[in-house]
Amino acid sequence: MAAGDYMAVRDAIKKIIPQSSYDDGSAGPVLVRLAWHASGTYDKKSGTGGSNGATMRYKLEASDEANNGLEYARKFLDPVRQQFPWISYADLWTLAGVVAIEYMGGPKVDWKPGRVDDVDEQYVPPNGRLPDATQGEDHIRSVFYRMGFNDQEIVALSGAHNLGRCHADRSGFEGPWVPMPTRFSNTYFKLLLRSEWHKRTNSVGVEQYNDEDNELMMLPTDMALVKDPKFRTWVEKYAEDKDLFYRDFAAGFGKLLELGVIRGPEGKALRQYARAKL
Ligand code: HIF
Repeated sequence: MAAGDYMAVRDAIKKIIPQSSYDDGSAGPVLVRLAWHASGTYDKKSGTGGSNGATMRYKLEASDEANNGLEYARKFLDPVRQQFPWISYADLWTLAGVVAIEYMGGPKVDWKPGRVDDVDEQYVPPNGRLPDATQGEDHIRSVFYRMGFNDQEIVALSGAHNLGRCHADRSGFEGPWVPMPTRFSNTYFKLLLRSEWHKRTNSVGVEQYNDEDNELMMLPTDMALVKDPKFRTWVEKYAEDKDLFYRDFAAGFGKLLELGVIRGPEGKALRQYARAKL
């Protein structure tokens, strides 16, 4: 297969998404989470972190508690990497997120190759940059403002919790956000506004919010989006207007995957300079 044939890589990713003995029969949601966690370590001020370098290959980042369970996503992609050894892990992980979103009925997210893996272990971003789901609006803002997002973009991105589920043995939280967790839609926003959410201590002693039947869940950070008036305005808009949500989500996710990615030779110099300051 010719180096640089990203269409072929996309096709190979699509083939590993159905996983009959995993979760809801799909690797899609955990691939989206891998792309986001690979990117979400970015710090705008220092220019460190982000998807470039695929630093989650290193133990320090892989063992950040926030990344529990992402070994599944990385393993699902192993056969694709074997088939296309020329693609960087940094490109593969981000591309897999984009392919999974589209595969599950979501919008087309712009994606450009050019991330490299040549980042030494000593430049891995420190643990603790990813968000903590037990917190509220101030924490969400500090984490996402650090990456360079505004309130509207935070809410648009949050619609990704329409996908997948929480696992007691990974995060301590349990259950899916919506009834069809492998179909991308704006149901998450509708449920946030419409259902009655009850605070409950789950089977492993962690507080979360559940619906009447204990089938669906929300994290404390999800609930902050309806509690905070500025966030709530956007939740209401996206619950009403699916097209607007798809458009804003695609823009937000595309921006997320580009954080800290500087292509070409000057990129390498700048990356080394920024990371040396860590
Ligand atoms: Fe998640 N997220 N996320 N998330 N996330 C989990 C699962 C997924 C946060 C916490 C959690 C985003 C923001 C935040 C996905 C995608 C995105 C889990 C459960 C937790 C605890 C992990 C587990 O137990 O397996 C917090 C605190 C966030 C900041 C508010 C993004 C916007 C919503 C950026 C985003 O894209 C996906 C997909 C999953 C499902 C993974 C799965 O294995 O099914």
